[in-house]
Amino acid sequence: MKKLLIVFILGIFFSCQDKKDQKVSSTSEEKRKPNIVLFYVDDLGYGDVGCYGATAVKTPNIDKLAANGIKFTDAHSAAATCTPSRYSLLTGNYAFRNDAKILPGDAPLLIDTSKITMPKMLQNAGYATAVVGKWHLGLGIGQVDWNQKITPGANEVGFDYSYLIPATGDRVPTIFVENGKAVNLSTDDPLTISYDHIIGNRPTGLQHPELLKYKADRQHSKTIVNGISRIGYMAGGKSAEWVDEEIPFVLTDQAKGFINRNKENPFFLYYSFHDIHVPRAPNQKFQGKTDLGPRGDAIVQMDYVVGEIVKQLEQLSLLEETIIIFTSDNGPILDDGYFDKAEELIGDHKPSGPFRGAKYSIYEAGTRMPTILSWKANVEPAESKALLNQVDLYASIASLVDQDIPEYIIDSENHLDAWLGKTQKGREEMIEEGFTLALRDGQWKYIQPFTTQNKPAWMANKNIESGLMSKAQLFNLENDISEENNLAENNPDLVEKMEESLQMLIDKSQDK
Ligand code: NG6
Ligand code: CA
Repeated sequence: MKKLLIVFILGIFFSCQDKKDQKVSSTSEEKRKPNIVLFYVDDLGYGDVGCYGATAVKTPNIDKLAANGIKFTDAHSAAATCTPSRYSLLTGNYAFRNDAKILPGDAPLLIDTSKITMPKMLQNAGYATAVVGKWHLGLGIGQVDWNQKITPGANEVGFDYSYLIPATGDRVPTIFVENGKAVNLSTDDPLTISYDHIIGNRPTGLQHPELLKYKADRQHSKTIVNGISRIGYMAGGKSAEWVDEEIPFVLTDQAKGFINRNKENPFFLYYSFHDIHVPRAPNQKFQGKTDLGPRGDAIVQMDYVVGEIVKQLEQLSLLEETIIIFTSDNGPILDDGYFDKAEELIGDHKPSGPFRGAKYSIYEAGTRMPTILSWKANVEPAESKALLNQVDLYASIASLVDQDIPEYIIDSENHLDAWLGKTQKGREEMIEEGFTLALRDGQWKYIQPFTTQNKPAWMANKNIESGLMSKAQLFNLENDISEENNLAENNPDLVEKMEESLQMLIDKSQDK
């Protein structure tokens, strides 16, 4: 009997060893806290999903979430690019305060590990937390050695479990990192990367375009992995390379594993898609599902993944008690470096919906995201025009789970009632961030004149409406949703007032 008991205890010990994210026990009070699943899509535009008007691509699973939840029409990512948006989402502060810009694949961790992030706050509230998918917030300190334990990273930022695409699919290293360890990396073939000079003997896109699935611009024409050239050079690490077409399945398996391990206690899953960022290489299962080429097919693939996770929640009888938030990190882009025919095949499809601009843009399409919240047990289906920002999820969720937020979090506002559809009143004022800043005040939008040094050189020859102008811009979104009539010249007083308000928000200090 004693022996049996020892075997049993050892069994439990070892089964918990591989993934250290299981919360051992939970009180009945903790049990009542809803699970939170955040589907965070990459570069998905307002007009890219069915329930927001798309017809050239079908997204039944996302549409179903909207039909059962709140569909927001004025909810924003914190910025028009990835790293800044994700920084704000997790820290509760605007990214410009930390000068957060798009990171290369070898950047050190951007988030201060001594601070309480949203996932840490949720850990304090008794949640098991996981991030699966794109990270793009840097890893390690200084230059990362991918062959050693990679730390600090997502785990030190507050995730019990992490399975990461370190930066983006278009940047080396093209490997997964699980809890700070490169997956399937062999010690016989160490991995190194470089962002400034050629290393290793893999062919590059520039030298060997004949090896490519599709060609790319100069920036994306470095090391070829899986028939796709990338930004940066990579040597070694052959056994750890991912296969782009398999990424959604690999990530979904990891996400499902985490949910399964935590079905008995509250969990927070940050499912951070690689789709529909470039390089778009949807699985064969989805190729040709739309007439839009790989970009459209990647949307269908992403929708399928949403359906898979929802199905699992349903099978585990967790759907009623799970808050599902679906949104994107920045606006849409057709040509972001790879010639995958996204522009040629676009037809009548409008990735930005009715809005002006795109990814990188300070106009609305840069940050106004398709955003849905469903919580079957507690939220009545509705459409909401509340002005909201992803930076607010931190304070809003903290209020839901009865956690205080630290005083160094100065931008996140508690709008829980708006997120849950109890009111249509969200923010009064909000900063929008592109390569310049804008202020939303109700229906008014003021865009700061910009100084050229903030615009990256590579944007010069791209067909992107960044919205950067040397003079002030002012729009009344109530009757000019597509920001066509610049009213700044005729409303100097309002421009001055909004510039002052924006400046006050910018100057708000974190050192309290
Ligand atoms: C840009 C890349 C673009 C994309 C973006 C990051 C060039 C010319 N362009 O620098 O392809 O990778 O960074 O996208 O290198 S994001 O969604 O992660 O912000
Ligand atoms: Ca993005």
